[in-house]
Amino acid sequence: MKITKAEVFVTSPSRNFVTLRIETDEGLVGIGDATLNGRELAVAAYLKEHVVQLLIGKDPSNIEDTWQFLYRSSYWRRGPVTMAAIASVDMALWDIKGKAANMPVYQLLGGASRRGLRAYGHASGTDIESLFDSIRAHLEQGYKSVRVQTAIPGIKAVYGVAAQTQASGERYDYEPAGRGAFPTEEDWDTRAYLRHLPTVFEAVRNEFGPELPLLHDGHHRMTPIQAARLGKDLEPYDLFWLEDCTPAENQEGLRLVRQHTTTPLAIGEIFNTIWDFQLLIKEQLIDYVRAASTHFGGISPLKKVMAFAEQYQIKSGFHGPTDISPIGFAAQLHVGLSIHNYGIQEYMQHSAATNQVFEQQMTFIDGYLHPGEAPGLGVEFNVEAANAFPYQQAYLPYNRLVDGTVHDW
Ligand code: GCO
Ligand code: MG
Repeated sequence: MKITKAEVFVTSPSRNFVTLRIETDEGLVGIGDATLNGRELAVAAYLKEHVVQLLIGKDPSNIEDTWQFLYRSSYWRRGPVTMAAIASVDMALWDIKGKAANMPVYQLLGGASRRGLRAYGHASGTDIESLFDSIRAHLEQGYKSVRVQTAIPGIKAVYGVAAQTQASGERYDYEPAGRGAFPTEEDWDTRAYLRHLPTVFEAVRNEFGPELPLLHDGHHRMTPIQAARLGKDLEPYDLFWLEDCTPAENQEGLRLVRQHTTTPLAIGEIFNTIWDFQLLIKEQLIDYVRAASTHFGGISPLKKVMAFAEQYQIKSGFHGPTDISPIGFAAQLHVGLSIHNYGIQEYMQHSAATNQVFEQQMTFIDGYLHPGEAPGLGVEFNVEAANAFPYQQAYLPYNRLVDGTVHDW
C-alpha cells in the first residue's frame, strides 16, 4: 500500500479544527487531528509546507518508522506545533491500519481492558446555587464524576466558569477561545481563590454526599507553596484530583507540593513528549497523566507513556476539551480502552455543527464512553461540511493581576 495524497483542512464549526486526511492507492482513507487552540494555522502550515510531500509514496503500514522519521529528521524535535503535526500523521496511519485490518484501533492496541470509559464533565457556577444546578444537570446526563469550577468573589472572570449564553452553540460549559483579533483579558487574585475554593467544596460535599468523584483544575496559577496549601485544605473533601496546581514547567516544585498533601495530582495537558513526564513519573510526583493524543504526537507515544506510568501505578486522565477534535478524542478513547492503567476521561461534548463535520461512532451511555466497533478510529470526516465552515481567528484569554502584571491563565 502507498500514500497517494495528503491534504490539510482548517474548519470552524463552532471552533477551529485542523485535520489531516491521507489517501492510499488501495482506496483507504485515514484522518488525524492537528488542532492547536489559538495557533491552528501554524500547524496547518507546518503540515502543508514541510510534511505532506514527505508522505507521498510511503507505505502507511509503517507507523512507528514514519513517526521516528518525522520526529528525528526535523532535527529540532518537540514543541506543540511539531508534535500536533506528527500526531495527525500517526492517528491517520492507525486509522488506515484499522481499516485495512477491518478492526477498531483498540483491537490493534491489545483489545479492550474494560467495558467502557468512565468520564467526567465540567460543572461550574457563578454562585453556589448555579454550581449545584450545573452539577445536577451533569448527573442527569449520566456523568458519574464532575469537575467543579467556580467564580471567586472580587474577580470578574475566572477560567472554567460558564458564560451566561453560548453564542457558539457548543454543548459545553464555557468558551475558552474568544473569536477576534486580540485575546480577552481576565483578572486573577490567588489569595482570594485560596480562601474561597475550600468553602465551595465543603458546600458541594454537604449537598451531594461523599460518593461523587469531584475534580478541580487549578490551571497553572499557583506557586508550589500555594498549591501545597490548597491540596491540604481540600483533603477533607476527598478530591479525585487537583489538576495543574502549578505551571507545568516547574517540575521540581511538585516535590514540595507532594510533601504536604495527599490530594491526588494530575498534570500534562501542555506536555508534548514522553520526556516531559520523565521526572514526574519516575519520582511519582503525579497520579494522573493528562496528555492529549493530539498534542503528544498521537496514539503511539500515548501508549508508551502509559506503559511507563504503569510501572509506578500512575493512571490516565487524558485531556479531552472540545479543542481536541472528535478524531483526537477517538484516538485517546482507543488507547484508554486498551491500557490496564486507565483512570478517567475528560468529556465536554462537541456541538451539533462539529458532529456534522466529524461523524462519530463514539457512544456515551450511562456515564461511560466507548469508541465503537467501526474499523479504524470510528470517525468520518465530511469534507463538504468542513468546507462550509471557514477558519475564524480566535484566541484563548489571558490573565492580569490587580497591578497589571501578566499572570498564568
Ligand atoms: C482542561 C483544559 C482546557 C484548556 C484548553 C486550552 O482541563 O480541559 O485546561 O480547558 O484550557 O484546552 O485550549
Ligand atoms: Mg486543564
